[in-house]
Amino acid sequence: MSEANSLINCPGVSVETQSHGLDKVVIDNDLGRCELYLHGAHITSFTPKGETDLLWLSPKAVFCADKAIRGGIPICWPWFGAHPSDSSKPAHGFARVTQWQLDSAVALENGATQVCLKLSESEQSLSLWPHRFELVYQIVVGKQLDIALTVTNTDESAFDIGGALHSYFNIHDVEQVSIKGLDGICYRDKVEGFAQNQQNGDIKFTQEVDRVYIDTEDTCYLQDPGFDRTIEISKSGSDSTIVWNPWQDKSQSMADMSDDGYQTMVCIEAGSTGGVNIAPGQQHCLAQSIKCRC
Ligand code: TA6
Repeated sequence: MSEANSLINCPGVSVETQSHGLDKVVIDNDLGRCELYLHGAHITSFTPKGETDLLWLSPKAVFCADKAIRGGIPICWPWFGAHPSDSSKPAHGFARVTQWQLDSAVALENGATQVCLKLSESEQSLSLWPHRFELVYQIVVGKQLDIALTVTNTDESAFDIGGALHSYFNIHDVEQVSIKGLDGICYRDKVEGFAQNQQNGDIKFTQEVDRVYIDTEDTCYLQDPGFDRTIEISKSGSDSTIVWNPWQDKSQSMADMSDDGYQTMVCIEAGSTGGVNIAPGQQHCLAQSIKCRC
């Protein structure tokens, strides 16, 4: 049992320290089940009752305090990708490799469960990013998963943030799935040196895809005939959608992914890549909802 367990008293919610030393929160109700780690506030599983997990977790994921977990929903914050001016700083920011605090857990009237985690500045975060902030991550587990990351500027001057809810989806076969919802949207293609291009029709996968679709708040539909389901991914407070599949060579080069790992995952991320300026006392909320149409 973890110390955090004594802080919560909500049916269906428990916290246990795993053998690798990280604290796992399990939320289980009549509508769905979710697992997450206080390390990174990292959700690793979401299964609506009667379904197969909607999220993908690498069988080779590493669970330790200084590494991000491969799969689930890493929180990229306060920047997305490489740090804009200092590549020695952690890729995708520090939130996904920092221990968060479990703040509350409540059973809602509709049968869902709401859990909140918090993070604020520390000596370590200030050495990487010199601003005072409060982050609240609200997770509602029901038939669908609703996640909302709200930052408050608790400092005396404005700051810019970026980031993403970097969701990895569990699919039957990458060569059979397609993503609907981004037709006509412009994207920057990381595989092509960030060249700008425009999406024509649904997205299909036959090679590495690493794209930031810009100026879009649209809902995406991940159509998966192998699992006979479509996952609906909607969002708010997000100016971009990132779509990523590393394909074979990159999978082989990643120690925490199996060689064929790319075949059963695809990332569809709610991004905030254009940068958001937040004045003292102001807030910004980046949110994503994940729902199965089975
Ligand atoms: O969101 C896509 C991306 O930025 C890719 O470029 C790829 O590197 C991926 O994230 C994973 O990044 P990570 O730091 O978790 O290895």
